Amino acid sequence: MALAIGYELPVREQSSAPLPSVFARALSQSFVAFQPIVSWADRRVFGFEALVRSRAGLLSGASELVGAAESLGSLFPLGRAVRGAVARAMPGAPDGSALFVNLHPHELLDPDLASPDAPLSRVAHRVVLELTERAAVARRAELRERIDVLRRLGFRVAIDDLGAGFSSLDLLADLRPDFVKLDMSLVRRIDRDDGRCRIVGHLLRLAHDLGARAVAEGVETPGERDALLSLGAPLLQGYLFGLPGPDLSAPSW
Ligand code: G
Ligand code: MN
Repeated sequence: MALAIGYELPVREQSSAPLPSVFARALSQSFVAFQPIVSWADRRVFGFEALVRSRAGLLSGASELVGAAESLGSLFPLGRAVRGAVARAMPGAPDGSALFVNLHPHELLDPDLASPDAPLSRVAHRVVLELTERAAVARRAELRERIDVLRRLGFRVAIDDLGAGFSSLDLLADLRPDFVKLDMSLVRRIDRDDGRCRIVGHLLRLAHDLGARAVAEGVETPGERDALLSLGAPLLQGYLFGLPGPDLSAPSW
């Protein structure tokens, strides 16, 4: 989820240890949690989003880990740890399900990502790489080129957080992703908000017209779920269906 205007940044946990050693510790205790993405119409698990976490007390959440990795220039080791963990978990995933993996744009420069021998590349056809524009490190042409290489390896691509400000419509035009993920700020209270309802309706048609499948994120209530279903949203994710957890198992319907 992206930060909306007016949202207060959480106060960073303080530590007297230098950031590199705090980060190294957090990385060594990192793991991946999985949150189900469901096709509600047929009560089926479509896939899971992999979300990095750490058992270390400091830098335990994804945004803290990624923030520290950004400032230390350590995005490659963090991304490799996540991709390795996802590859190891893949054999336990339900047949045919996809695993969605968040990618920081800078990771597109990591040769390991596009290496056919990397653990995740071997299961690329089961993986959807989620992208935002949070940090524009690569020029657009370069970004497209690198994504084309990944697609040739079999990876599919999603634009994450659409509607949150970080993911713009021109990225949608340029990348022609396989999936778009509608940000939870558009989903929240959609059952009681005509404006959100219309915007999401149009975004679903736009995604469909461009050949992308939409995933609505952050669904928390049956009311939000039912409003999304009546708008024709095929794939849903959120606390209503499952919290991020250690298991790749179906939610109880
Ligand atoms: O930016 P991205 O969409 O990848 O972020 C996913 C984040 O949203 C994760 O940290 C996850 O824990 C959180 N999340 C997942 N489902 C819900 C939900 O239903 N409500 C809220 N508030 N957060 C959620
Ligand atoms: Mn995501």
